[in-house]
Amino acid sequence: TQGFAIDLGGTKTAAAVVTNGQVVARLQAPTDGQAGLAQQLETLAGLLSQLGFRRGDRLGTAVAGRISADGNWQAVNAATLSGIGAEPLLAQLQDRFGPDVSVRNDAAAAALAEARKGAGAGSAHFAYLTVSTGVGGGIVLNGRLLQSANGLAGHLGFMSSPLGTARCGSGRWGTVESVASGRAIALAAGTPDARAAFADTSDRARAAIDRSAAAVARQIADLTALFGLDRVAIGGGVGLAPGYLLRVQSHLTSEPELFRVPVNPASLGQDSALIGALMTEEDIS
Ligand code: ADP
Ligand code: BMX
Repeated sequence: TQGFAIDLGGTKTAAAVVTNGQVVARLQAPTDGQAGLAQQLETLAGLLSQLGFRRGDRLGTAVAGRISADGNWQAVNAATLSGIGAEPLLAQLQDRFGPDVSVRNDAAAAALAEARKGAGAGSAHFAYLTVSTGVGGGIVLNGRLLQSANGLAGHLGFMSSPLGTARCGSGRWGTVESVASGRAIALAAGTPDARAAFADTSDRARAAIDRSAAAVARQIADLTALFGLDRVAIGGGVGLAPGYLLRVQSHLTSEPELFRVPVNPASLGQDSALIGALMTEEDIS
């Protein structure tokens, strides 16, 4: 089976051809964080046509922000996608690309893919965390993705962190996202982005990355208490950056053994949200 997939994150928008659950062609463009729905759709259409998409082809779409049960799209962190208020994403996609279109949150899509055929395969109580522009997540319990009608369930970045000191673009204070995200690392490190912080050997940059890893480790222990997790996978540009996972694992060793759940890298890497965008709930069990 073949389909097309989109992964629209806070920094980059990827499009792919997915054949039998594998990415066989992939294109990427920077995400315009200020763009409204119409402009985002233009970017998607451009990428898809370069990949050979034709109206009516199967299209799975994964986006940062929450997707409510009626297919509406809204940023939770308004600083990341400031042009996305409450947009009829599903309806507009169907209008433009045909009836065989689905939408879900990017981290939820990645969680589904990792649970089914990645780092979470065989796990009964699994959490996926992306540390990228923001911090996103997905909880998969006995093969089922935890979901809510308002699309907020699994938004782990908006839980409080004991390390939090700042306001988040969601309006909440001291969120995990405000401490641990790529954006937060760059702000604390004084670098243009998180990638530059990883390339910077200054104490300030190291401290910013370590604080992010410490916040993620604390959150993983919290989630383990809540869901009885047996496994966690970490993805995203920061989550998969060299040395980051080791920092998280190292911070987790200061937790009591009961809370030290195994934490692995997302094994589908950059492709997890693209692959999960095309999965159905039934694919997983
Ligand atoms: P998106 O958030 O759009 O899904 P990414 O998963 O690539 O995109 O996450 C973007 C964040 O990850 C940015 O903060 C970026 O600086 C950071 N990043 C991307 N690649 C790397 C890398 N190789 N090393 C460190 N940080 C990275
Ligand atoms: C934020 C939130 C989530 C998203 C997560 C990871 C917005 C715009 N985004 O917590 O919906 O899943 O970031 O997204 O509210 P990414 O941009 O880091 O890939």
